[in-house]
Amino acid sequence: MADQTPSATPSRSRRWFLGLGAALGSALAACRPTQAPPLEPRALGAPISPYGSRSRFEKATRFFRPTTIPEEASSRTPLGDTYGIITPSSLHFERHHGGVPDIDPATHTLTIHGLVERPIVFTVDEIKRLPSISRIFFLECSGNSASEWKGAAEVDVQRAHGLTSCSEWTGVWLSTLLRECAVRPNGTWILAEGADACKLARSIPIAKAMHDVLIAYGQNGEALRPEQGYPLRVIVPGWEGNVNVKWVRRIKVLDQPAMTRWETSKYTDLLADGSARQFTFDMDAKSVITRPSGGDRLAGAGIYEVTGLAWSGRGAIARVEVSADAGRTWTDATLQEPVLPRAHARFTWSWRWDGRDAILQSRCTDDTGYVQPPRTDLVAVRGLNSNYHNNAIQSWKIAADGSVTNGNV
Ligand SMILES: Nc1nc2c(c(=O)[nH]1)N[C@H]1C(S)=C(S)[C@@H](COP(=O)(O)O)O[C@H]1N2
Ligand SMILES: [Mo]
Repeated sequence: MADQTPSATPSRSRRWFLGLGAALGSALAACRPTQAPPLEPRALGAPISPYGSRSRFEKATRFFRPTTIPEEASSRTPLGDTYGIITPSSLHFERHHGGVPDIDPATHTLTIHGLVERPIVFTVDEIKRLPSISRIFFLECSGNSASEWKGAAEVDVQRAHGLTSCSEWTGVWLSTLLRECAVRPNGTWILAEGADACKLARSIPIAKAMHDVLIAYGQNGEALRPEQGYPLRVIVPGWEGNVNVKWVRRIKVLDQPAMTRWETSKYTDLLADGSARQFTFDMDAKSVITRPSGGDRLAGAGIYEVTGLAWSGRGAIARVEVSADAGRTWTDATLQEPVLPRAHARFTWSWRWDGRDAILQSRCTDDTGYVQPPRTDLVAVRGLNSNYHNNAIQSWKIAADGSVTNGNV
């Protein structure tokens, strides 16, 4: 990883320092250092507690639409209210096709069978005795940003792009388990199946399964949340959310993909000519500005930190550029450390708003050299039949009164 010490750019920071009071207006200028704010009476605070909670002043929640079948639904991460790159587990987006099962880890097992020399039924405790790893990866539903594909233009960043989250996952490499079972030479695919009511099952090529797929039991330092697949889930770094099978109970080694409904009628991308892209596993590089974003209101001309997230299923983010004039000119944003492969990366950009209409956009490049495309380029190759895999450049419109709305047209 790169040097962690803050970079020393005295001339630049000094200029910001001198400009800041004026830029923020009277709020800062009035704040002359005289004495510390008066202390409240010294009443005792709340007592210690067995499990943490957030301040009652914090209101961010997962958004979802009321539906007749809430078990077959999704909720979204409030991206505009998160900091850094880790999504709090309580705000991780959810996508369930058959509700959240209530699984006792003492009785749950993972069976590996099919084209192996030694089929094995693993208990959760047995998996936890094996060498563990922790890695930070994003997880994005391929249906994320679908509203923006045909111009539905959702009102805020959560509704438009909140089907992506990023966690530190802890577990064992799937390769460790597969080696124990000794995959036969003709074992070229695996099928991973969940223990939920819909038994969601997806096929994954054995090369990926042996390379970097995790069987996770930990999320952000504690056990997986039930909504994320407790007690065991498959984490397939950089690949579409759907193949990250939750509540995994069975892995069968096959000599071909199983062609489940989840990879034929669903999660294929119907093209303009009626053919379909199938096994569109990789999530291509994408970025979105999270603040300011739809629903925010800027307090007047001056300096604002523009910030957002960028990620690529094919590697690490190498660069993020930001535009305030609908993509006519671009400036490099700052990437906050750490910038990790297949994880959200946080970018920031200090913007001096002149108080006039503006269109904010971000455009990322990953370390394969791939550049996030404009929506027109995507539609040109994919047509308008499918909503999946929309990684196009996104826009927020800033009006002269400071209001921020969806700028996608
Ligand atoms: N068993 C099972 N696994 C599943 C699903 C499901 O409904 N059942 N949903 C999939 C989809 S479509 C996505 S996008 C991700 C969502 O993971 P999350 O709910 O932890 O965000 O899980 C995938 N794995
Ligand atoms: Mo999904």
